[in-house]
Amino acid sequence: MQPFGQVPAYEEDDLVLFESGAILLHIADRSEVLMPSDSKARARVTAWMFAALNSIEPHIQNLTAIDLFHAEEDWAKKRRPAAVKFAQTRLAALSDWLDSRDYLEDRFTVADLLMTTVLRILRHIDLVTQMPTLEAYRLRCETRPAFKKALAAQMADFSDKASAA
Ligand SMILES: N[C@@H](CCC(=O)N[C@@H](CS)C(=O)NCC(=O)O)C(=O)O
Repeated sequence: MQPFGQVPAYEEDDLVLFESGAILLHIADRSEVLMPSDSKARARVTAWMFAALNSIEPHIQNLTAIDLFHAEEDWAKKRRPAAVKFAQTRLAALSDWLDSRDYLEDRFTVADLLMTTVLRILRHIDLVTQMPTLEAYRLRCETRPAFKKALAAQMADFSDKASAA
């Protein structure tokens, strides 16, 4: 279902999809709540989805891989300060953008769902929590009842499997 053997993969009738961004776009296209129907607004939301996946996530992943998988290695200790600085620079720019707005565009959209999920990758350190605007944004998105419900459902799969093992 997923050419690289990864999750997520999505199946709906005879459609099989991979890549979280593509899956979200497909789902969001059915809901004005997640994706505005106006073509310019849709383009802006899509741009923010790409920004979450291409401009923010790689730097966050880079740092997270150092911390979670290579922390004791010499090269990782040398590389970490620059990785932190780069991630901080990107997060600071995102924080500046959010200074005058509650969401990435003029209201909540699927791009906020994706950006929040990317920011959550950094929950092992305080990079996001140290930026008040960004932290407030993360909490605003994470405390949405729908977000909590979806996360709980996802985690339930893991805990069910763990208790069955
Ligand atoms: N670009 C892909 C990345 C998917 C990805 O990195 N999945 C991870 C979990 S979040 C995975 O399956 N890792 C296990 C592996 O690569 O074998 C997407 O957004 O769907």
